[in-house]
Amino acid sequence: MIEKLSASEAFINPTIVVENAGMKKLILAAAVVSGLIAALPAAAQFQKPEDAIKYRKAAFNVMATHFGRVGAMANGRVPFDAKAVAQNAEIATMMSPLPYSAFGEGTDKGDTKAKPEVWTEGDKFRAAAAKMQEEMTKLNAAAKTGNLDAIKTAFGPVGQACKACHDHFRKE
Ligand code: ASC
Repeated sequence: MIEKLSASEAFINPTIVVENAGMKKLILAAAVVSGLIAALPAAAQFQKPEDAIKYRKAAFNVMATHFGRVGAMANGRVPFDAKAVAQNAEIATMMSPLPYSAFGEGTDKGDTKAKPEVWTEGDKFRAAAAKMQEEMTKLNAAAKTGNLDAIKTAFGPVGQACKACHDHFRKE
Protein backbone atom coordinates (compact mmCIF):
# COMPACT_ATOMS: atom_id res chain seq x y z
CA MET A 1 0.00 0.00 0.00
CA ILE A 2 2.75 2.43 0.97
CA GLU A 3 4.70 1.49 -2.11
CA LYS A 4 1.83 2.60 -4.32
CA LEU A 5 1.76 6.09 -2.83
CA SER A 6 3.86 8.65 -4.66
CA ALA A 7 6.10 10.86 -2.55
CA SER A 8 3.78 13.80 -3.08
CA GLU A 9 0.70 11.83 -2.02
CA ALA A 10 2.47 10.75 1.13
CA PHE A 11 3.47 14.32 1.77
CA ILE A 12 -0.07 15.58 1.31
CA ASN A 13 -1.54 12.89 3.55
CA PRO A 14 1.18 11.62 5.89
CA THR A 15 -1.37 9.83 8.09
CA ILE A 16 -1.75 7.24 5.31
CA VAL A 17 1.91 6.34 5.72
CA VAL A 18 1.66 6.26 9.52
CA GLU A 19 -1.48 4.12 9.44
CA ASN A 20 0.01 1.72 6.96
CA ALA A 21 3.22 1.39 8.93
CA GLY A 22 1.17 0.68 12.05
CA MET A 23 -0.91 -1.84 10.19
CA LYS A 24 2.16 -3.60 8.89
CA LYS A 25 3.54 -3.87 12.42
CA LEU A 26 0.20 -5.18 13.65
CA ILE A 27 0.02 -7.79 10.90
CA LEU A 28 3.62 -8.80 11.56
CA ALA A 29 2.95 -9.10 15.30
CA ALA A 30 -0.18 -11.17 14.67
CA ALA A 31 1.76 -13.45 12.31
CA VAL A 32 4.53 -13.92 14.88
CA VAL A 33 2.04 -14.71 17.65
CA SER A 34 0.05 -17.20 15.58
CA GLY A 35 3.31 -18.79 14.43
CA LEU A 36 4.36 -19.25 18.03
CA ILE A 37 1.04 -20.78 18.97
CA ALA A 38 1.24 -23.20 16.06
CA ALA A 39 4.79 -24.16 17.08
CA LEU A 40 3.87 -24.91 20.70
CA PRO A 41 3.78 -28.57 21.60
CA ALA A 42 0.14 -29.63 21.59
CA ALA A 43 0.22 -30.67 25.24
CA ALA A 44 1.27 -27.18 26.27
CA GLN A 45 -2.15 -25.94 25.22
CA PHE A 46 -3.66 -27.80 28.16
CA GLN A 47 -3.09 -26.87 31.79
CA LYS A 48 -2.97 -30.46 32.99
CA PRO A 49 -2.79 -33.91 31.35
CA GLU A 50 -6.28 -34.67 32.66
CA ASP A 51 -7.60 -31.62 30.80
CA ALA A 52 -6.17 -33.02 27.56
CA ILE A 53 -7.72 -36.42 28.26
CA LYS A 54 -11.11 -34.84 28.94
CA TYR A 55 -10.80 -32.75 25.80
CA ARG A 56 -9.98 -35.61 23.46
CA LYS A 57 -12.75 -37.78 24.89
CA ALA A 58 -15.21 -34.92 24.46
CA ALA A 59 -14.07 -34.35 20.88
CA PHE A 60 -14.35 -38.07 20.05
CA ASN A 61 -17.77 -38.12 21.69
CA VAL A 62 -19.14 -35.18 19.71
CA MET A 63 -17.67 -36.64 16.51
CA ALA A 64 -19.19 -40.07 17.21
CA THR A 65 -22.57 -38.54 18.04
CA HIS A 66 -22.82 -36.71 14.72
CA PHE A 67 -21.25 -39.55 12.76
CA GLY A 68 -23.83 -41.84 14.38
CA ARG A 69 -26.66 -39.58 13.19
CA VAL A 70 -25.32 -39.87 9.65
CA GLY A 71 -25.15 -43.63 10.13
CA ALA A 72 -28.72 -43.86 11.35
CA MET A 73 -29.87 -42.38 8.03
CA ALA A 74 -27.31 -44.23 5.91
CA ASN A 75 -28.59 -47.47 7.42
CA GLY A 76 -32.26 -46.55 7.13
CA ARG A 77 -32.92 -46.62 10.88
CA VAL A 78 -34.03 -43.00 10.66
CA PRO A 79 -35.82 -41.50 7.63
CA PHE A 80 -33.38 -39.90 5.21
CA ASP A 81 -33.10 -36.14 5.51
CA ALA A 82 -30.41 -34.80 3.18
CA LYS A 83 -30.03 -31.55 5.08
CA ALA A 84 -29.62 -33.29 8.44
CA VAL A 85 -27.05 -35.69 6.97
CA ALA A 86 -25.08 -32.78 5.53
CA GLN A 87 -25.14 -30.87 8.82
CA ASN A 88 -24.12 -33.89 10.88
CA ALA A 89 -21.36 -34.91 8.46
CA GLU A 90 -20.03 -31.37 8.51
CA ILE A 91 -19.84 -31.32 12.30
CA ALA A 92 -18.22 -34.77 12.45
CA THR A 93 -15.66 -33.63 9.88
CA MET A 94 -14.88 -30.46 11.81
CA MET A 95 -14.37 -32.50 14.97
CA SER A 96 -12.24 -35.16 13.32
CA PRO A 97 -8.79 -33.54 13.69
CA LEU A 98 -9.39 -32.17 17.18
CA PRO A 99 -8.69 -35.13 19.47
CA TYR A 100 -5.18 -35.55 18.12
CA SER A 101 -3.82 -32.36 19.66
CA ALA A 102 -4.57 -33.92 23.04
CA PHE A 103 -2.33 -37.01 23.07
CA GLY A 104 0.71 -35.14 24.30
CA GLU A 105 3.28 -36.14 26.84
CA GLY A 106 1.92 -37.28 30.21
CA THR A 107 -1.55 -37.99 28.83
CA ASP A 108 -0.98 -41.76 28.72
CA LYS A 109 -1.94 -42.13 32.39
CA GLY A 110 -5.26 -41.37 34.04
CA ASP A 111 -8.88 -41.80 33.01
CA THR A 112 -8.11 -43.07 29.53
CA LYS A 113 -8.47 -46.20 27.42
CA ALA A 114 -5.58 -45.17 25.22
CA LYS A 115 -2.99 -47.95 24.95
CA PRO A 116 0.76 -47.26 25.28
CA GLU A 117 0.98 -48.01 21.55
CA VAL A 118 -0.43 -44.52 20.87
CA TRP A 119 2.97 -43.19 21.95
CA THR A 120 5.27 -46.12 21.17
CA GLU A 121 3.87 -46.41 17.64
CA GLY A 122 3.20 -42.74 17.08
CA ASP A 123 3.63 -42.83 13.30
CA LYS A 124 1.13 -45.64 13.00
CA PHE A 125 -1.30 -43.82 15.29
CA ARG A 126 -1.02 -40.61 13.27
CA ALA A 127 -1.51 -42.56 10.05
CA ALA A 128 -4.66 -44.16 11.48
CA ALA A 129 -5.92 -40.74 12.53
CA ALA A 130 -5.19 -39.30 9.09
CA LYS A 131 -6.99 -42.21 7.42
CA MET A 132 -10.10 -41.57 9.50
CA GLN A 133 -10.04 -37.87 8.67
CA GLU A 134 -9.56 -38.62 4.98
CA GLU A 135 -12.54 -40.98 4.90
CA MET A 136 -14.61 -38.55 6.96
CA THR A 137 -13.82 -35.79 4.45
CA LYS A 138 -15.06 -38.07 1.66
CA LEU A 139 -18.23 -38.78 3.63
CA ASN A 140 -18.72 -35.05 4.07
CA ALA A 141 -18.38 -34.51 0.31
CA ALA A 142 -20.91 -37.29 -0.32
CA ALA A 143 -23.27 -35.81 2.27
CA LYS A 144 -23.17 -32.45 0.49
CA THR A 145 -24.42 -34.09 -2.72
CA GLY A 146 -27.52 -35.33 -0.89
CA ASN A 147 -27.22 -38.62 -2.76
CA LEU A 148 -28.12 -41.45 -0.38
CA ASP A 149 -26.21 -44.10 -2.34
CA ALA A 150 -23.05 -41.98 -2.29
CA ILE A 151 -23.52 -41.43 1.44
CA LYS A 152 -23.95 -45.16 2.08
CA THR A 153 -20.80 -45.91 0.07
CA ALA A 154 -18.73 -43.33 1.94
CA PHE A 155 -20.06 -44.25 5.38
CA GLY A 156 -18.55 -47.74 5.71
CA PRO A 157 -14.88 -46.77 5.28
CA VAL A 158 -15.18 -44.18 8.06
CA GLY A 159 -16.54 -46.80 10.47
CA GLN A 160 -13.76 -49.17 9.41
CA ALA A 161 -11.17 -46.46 10.07
CA CYS A 162 -12.65 -45.84 13.54
CA LYS A 163 -12.58 -49.56 14.26
CA ALA A 164 -9.05 -50.13 12.95
CA CYS A 165 -7.71 -47.49 15.32
CA HIS A 166 -9.78 -48.74 18.28
CA ASP A 167 -8.62 -52.32 17.70
CA HIS A 168 -4.98 -51.40 17.95
CA PHE A 169 -4.85 -48.30 20.13
CA ARG A 170 -7.78 -48.48 22.55
CA LYS A 171 -8.20 -50.82 25.52
CA GLU A 172 -11.17 -53.27 25.59
C1 ASC B 1 -19.39 -45.15 15.58
C2 ASC B 1 -18.71 -44.92 16.79
C3 ASC B 1 -17.51 -45.49 16.71
C4 ASC B 1 -17.34 -46.11 15.38
C5 ASC B 1 -16.98 -47.54 15.47
C6 ASC B 1 -16.94 -48.17 14.10
O1 ASC B 1 -20.48 -44.76 15.28
O2 ASC B 1 -19.14 -44.27 17.83
O3 ASC B 1 -16.58 -45.47 17.62
O4 ASC B 1 -18.60 -45.91 14.73
O5 ASC B 1 -17.89 -48.23 16.27
O6 ASC B 1 -16.59 -49.50 14.19
